[in-house]
Amino acid sequence: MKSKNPIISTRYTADPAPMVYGDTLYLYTTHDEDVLVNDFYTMYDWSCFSTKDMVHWTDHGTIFSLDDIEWADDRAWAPQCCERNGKFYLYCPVHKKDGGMAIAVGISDTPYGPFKDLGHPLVDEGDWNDIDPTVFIDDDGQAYLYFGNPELRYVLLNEDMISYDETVGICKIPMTVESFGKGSHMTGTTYGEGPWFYKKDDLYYMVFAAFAYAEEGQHRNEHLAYSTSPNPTGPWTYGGVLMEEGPCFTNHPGIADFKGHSYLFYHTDELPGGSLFHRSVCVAEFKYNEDGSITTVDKCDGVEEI
Ligand code: FUB
Repeated sequence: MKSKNPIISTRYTADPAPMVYGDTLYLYTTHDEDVLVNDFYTMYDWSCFSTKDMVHWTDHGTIFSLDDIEWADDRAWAPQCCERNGKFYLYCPVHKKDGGMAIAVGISDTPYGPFKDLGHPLVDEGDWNDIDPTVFIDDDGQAYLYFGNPELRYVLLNEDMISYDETVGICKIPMTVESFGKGSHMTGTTYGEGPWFYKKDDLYYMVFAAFAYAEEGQHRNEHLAYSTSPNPTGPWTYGGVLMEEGPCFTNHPGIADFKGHSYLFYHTDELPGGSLFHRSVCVAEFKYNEDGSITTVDKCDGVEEI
């Protein structure tokens, strides 16, 4: 049996973030409301879905929302969840009541919530860069939280996962063409947003939403690209295009190995009524090349049951 993309057809979902826990793959997503406010992203809550075979999905509904975060008022954007010592941490970009974006943390005893807000932002630089957190715990126990648009930044999370090493502070990755390719985003590289950080076979990967190089006045939609590094904090080397630019303005990567298969989650606008503000989450299977590089992955109709 084969799954059918988009994975979720009952509501608009975007910004997929998979997490494998036990024999189950949990998929966290944002939620594009049907009715737009001010003709812009209208997003108030986060959803969770799970599967054991990549074909049959359980909808766990809304597992965290702006209503749960007293200090936030808008933009429930791209999250990622991570387990540590039996607790689950959902890192979420939100718009603060007093302006600007910041990263919130929801905490739960189960992967499907409900999540309870930490009570204050984890990362709050008072600007618009603090979006799209991605979290990874390395083999030595150090947890990293990368984030950012247009700049890629990171903090070293403490063991508690709800604070970071303030002596190191917020570190800025040099936004160079060698690291992220020549592109048309604000740093002059392709790096746009939506980083996804992980390690495979001792190589660190940074997958991200990217803007290709554009001539003056030329419009580009996001494609997916990746960089690699022998170290968790770089230097990063640009690896190439992971998924070609599509008709939807944004795309957003989420990568997981599950039961011996490698999956790239992404989003498109292909559900009926779809648009740049009405997106839908999809998945494709891919394989790594022997040297760790990844050949461009095609958007597809679905994946095989496992
Ligand atoms: O979905 C809202 C924002 O658009 C996300 O945070 C970005 O990654 C882009 O998908």
